Amino acid sequence: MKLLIAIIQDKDSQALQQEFNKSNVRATKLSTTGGFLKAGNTTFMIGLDDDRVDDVLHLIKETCQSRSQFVTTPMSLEIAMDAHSSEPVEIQVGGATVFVLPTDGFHQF
Ligand code: 2BA
Repeated sequence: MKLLIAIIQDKDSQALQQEFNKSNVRATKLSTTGGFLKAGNTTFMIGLDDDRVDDVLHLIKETCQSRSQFVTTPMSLEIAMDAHSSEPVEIQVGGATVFVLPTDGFHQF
């Protein structure tokens, strides 16, 4: 058994939840915050059998889009880069960041 932890953009969370429901994938949705942008994102915890992992990864890949976003350079990065302006910088926020964890047990009481 595996536990997938998938961090995705809020904009894709409803569509992904619908895809999970259609495919009978059980998931728990958490409201999370990205450490870099300090903006809301969504994290799904998905427990599933090993033989379903690839299918669910495919579902996530097909449903979640990468988008570019303009951000003002954080002060810490400006200092690190020796930059002196707060010009907006374009960054690419990925469609999904997914961790696949081995799971020793699954219990429901
Ligand atoms: P954030 O931490 O808010 O990061 C949003 C986007 O900002 C990242 O997109 C990346 O394009 C950029 N970014 C992040 N850290 C950066 C840095 N030190 N320097 C320059 N640019 C940086 P993604 O890489 O697609 O990540 C999307 C979200 O996935 C992240 O939101 C975070 O919540 C999560 N994430 C990404 N990698 C992670 C990891 N290794 N561990 C835990 N969470 C992760």
